[in-house]
Parts: sequence; C-alpha cells; structure tokens
Amino acid sequence: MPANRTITAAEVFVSSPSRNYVTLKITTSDGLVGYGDATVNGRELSVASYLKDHLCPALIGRDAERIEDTWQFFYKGAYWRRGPITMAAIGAIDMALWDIKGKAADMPVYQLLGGAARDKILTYTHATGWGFEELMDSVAQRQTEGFRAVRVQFGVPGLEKVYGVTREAATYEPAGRGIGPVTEDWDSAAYLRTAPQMLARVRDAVGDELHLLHDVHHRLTPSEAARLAQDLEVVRLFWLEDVMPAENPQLLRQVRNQSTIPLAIGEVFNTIWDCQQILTERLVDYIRCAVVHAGGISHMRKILALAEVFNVQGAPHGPSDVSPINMAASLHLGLATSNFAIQEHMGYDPLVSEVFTSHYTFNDGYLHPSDKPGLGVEFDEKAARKFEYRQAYLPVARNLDGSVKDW
Ligand code: CS2
Ligand code: MG
Repeated sequence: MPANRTITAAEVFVSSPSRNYVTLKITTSDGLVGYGDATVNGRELSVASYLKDHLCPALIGRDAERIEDTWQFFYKGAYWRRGPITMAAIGAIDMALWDIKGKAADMPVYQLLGGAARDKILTYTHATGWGFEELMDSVAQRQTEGFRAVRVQFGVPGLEKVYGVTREAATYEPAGRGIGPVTEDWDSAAYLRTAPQMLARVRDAVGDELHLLHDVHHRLTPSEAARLAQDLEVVRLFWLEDVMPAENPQLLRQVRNQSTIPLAIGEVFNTIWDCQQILTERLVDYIRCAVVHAGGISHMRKILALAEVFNVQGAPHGPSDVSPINMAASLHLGLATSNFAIQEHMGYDPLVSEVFTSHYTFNDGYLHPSDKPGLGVEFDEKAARKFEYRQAYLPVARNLDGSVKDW
C-alpha cells in the first residue's frame, strides 16, 4: 500500500535554556509535526551529528506511520548497534513518530498504547542539603509542594563537594559549564560512615509515610554496597539506586543475598539486552532506563514487558537533563503500562518553559500526561535559537589517592 503520510523534513535543534537539549522535529507530507528528545548529557553534539548527518537524510520520503519498521531499519540496518548515542537518536525518531501518530488520530499517545492502565503516576523529586538541617528544610519544602516520594542526597564530612548536593541551594545542576569536566574528590569510607546515620535521622524526622529514596551514583564495590544495604534496612527506603556500576549484573547478587532492600538500576542502560540479565535473574526491583536513552517508546515497551514477566517495575530516569518531550513520552508509557511504579521528576529551570510548553500535570504527588493529541509538548524554534549551545559536562570523581572513581 502506498504511504499517504510521508516524512518531508527532519531537523535537529540544540538549544540551551539553562542547560543543553537536543530536539528532533519531523514534518509530514500532510503538515503534521512530531517532536523527539535526543539529549545525552555532556555528549549533546555527538547525538545531534548522528541524527543530522546520518539518520535525518534517510528519514525523508519514509512512511511516517511505520514506527516499528523505522525503528528496525535504523537499529538492525545500521550494522553498529546499541550505545547511548545510537539509541538516543533512534529514541528521538521513535518519540516524534508516536507524537505524529497521536496527532493524526487526535488522541493522546497513551490511548494508542492500549489506554490508561492507571489513573495517575506516582512521582518523586529531589531533596538535597549538605547537612541534616538544610536537608530537612528541603524535604519539608518538597512535602509542602505535595510530593509523596523524595530522593534525599547529603554532604559527606571531609569532602569539598558531593555530586547531587550543593552547599548553597536546594537544587543542583547535573552538568557544570565550561571547557572540560571539573574534578571532585570521593571517599567511600566517609560516605559509608555518613549515609546510614543521615538516612536514619531523616526517617525518624519524617515518620513512616513519606517514601524515601537514595542514589549512590554507582560509587561502591559489591561488598561495600551489601554493607550499606544492610545498614539501611531500618530506614525502609523505597529504593537504593545505582549502588555499583552494572557492567557485571551478576555482582548485584551479593547485595540481593544479604539484604531485603529494594534496588533500582538502569539509567545508563540503552537496550533490552543491557537489561536482560538483571531482569531475568531479578537482580533489581526497579528498572530505570529513560525513554530517550533506550530507543524510544517502542523499545522501552519491550523492556517493560520483559520486566513484567519477572515482577520488576518500571521507574524511568527523569532528571533535568532529559527534555520535557522525554518526560511526556515517559508519562504516556507509564499511564498505559501496568508494571510501572514511579516517575522521577527532578524539575526544570524556569527558562526551559520558554522553549518547551508541556501540558502534563502534577497533582497531590501524582503526574498525568494530559489528554492533548500526541505527546502534548510544543517546541518554540525561535525561542530555542536565542539559547545557544554551551559546553557543559558532568564532573569526574577521583578517590583520595587520585585514581578515577566510577560514575
Ligand atoms: C541522577 C542524575 O536523576 C538521577 O537519578 O542519577 O542526576 C544523573 O546523574 C544525571 O542525569 C546524569 O546525566
Ligand atoms: Mg540516578
């Protein structure tokens, strides 16, 4: 059957309203426009080039309705598979095509995915404070805003900086500005002395109801992670995140065997194959891939379907370094997926809303993707051009002896 809705244009925008975002815009022969997020924090220009130089030219003339076929074409057909750059580029195309399909059908994307499997999506945000008092101020602020789940990060005595925490404000930016990444010191022993005490104090102060989460950012060895998990049992965390780098998923078994603490991992995973062992051996409770970094809605659906078989829940990454387009895509998927537990929503700098107009809503600790056709996020090209790309990188951590620490 000849296509009646072909792709006539595919353009890439790199803008920096407070931080860098890569946005793909696809236009069809009948005048529909779809948007996809392709942001990879600190590697934005690589994914922009992958799209502009290699994928966009091949999109022109393709049937915009054939989302799965387009996914397979760029994944299987490329010879080079997987990895964050490839998968974010494919992910952006996939999101934009779902956006178009929704607009063509005059339906929100979650309807095309089978309709709502829940009424609303539980969300968590970040609370940070160097010391206990500042941290509790930040937690109280988040509770006032209506959050029922809060990720808590704090300072470590003896260190100058800790990723995810600022000394001055209640928020942080995942990437610094400037040429090259800044270096921070890291001390696992000091962290392991601080974390159990600090989190126990927070639990005592907030009572039983508030969900508390904590992110270790891959810093520990398996034995250190197991010890921390044991020490934190009393805190009854919603989850402990990224306790160690997960290139060897089987090493998580040590933590599993030695504690009952729920584990979350996967924000740096890009495909179902990255997730396979962790899911099939149930080495985690929550799988954290972001829609953009794991090949878009189509591929994330498959990851969540595999997760469902093993009683693992979806809980996608949602920092400020994925754009509101990704956030909306994640919420449509979450509303339509039964094994979806919670969506991270770190929040955005006010400048972001000058470029992206989103329609998803927050109410009493829950998010909803909105009933606008498609993904429900508009992108203002003119405003985007005002905010030029600026180099920005995540920091690099070194142990006290000067050796590089894992991210
Ligand atoms: C964090 C992020 O949100 C999270 O869980 O791990 O701050 C993460 O470090 C950044 O998104 C990295 O780009
Ligand atoms: Mg994280």
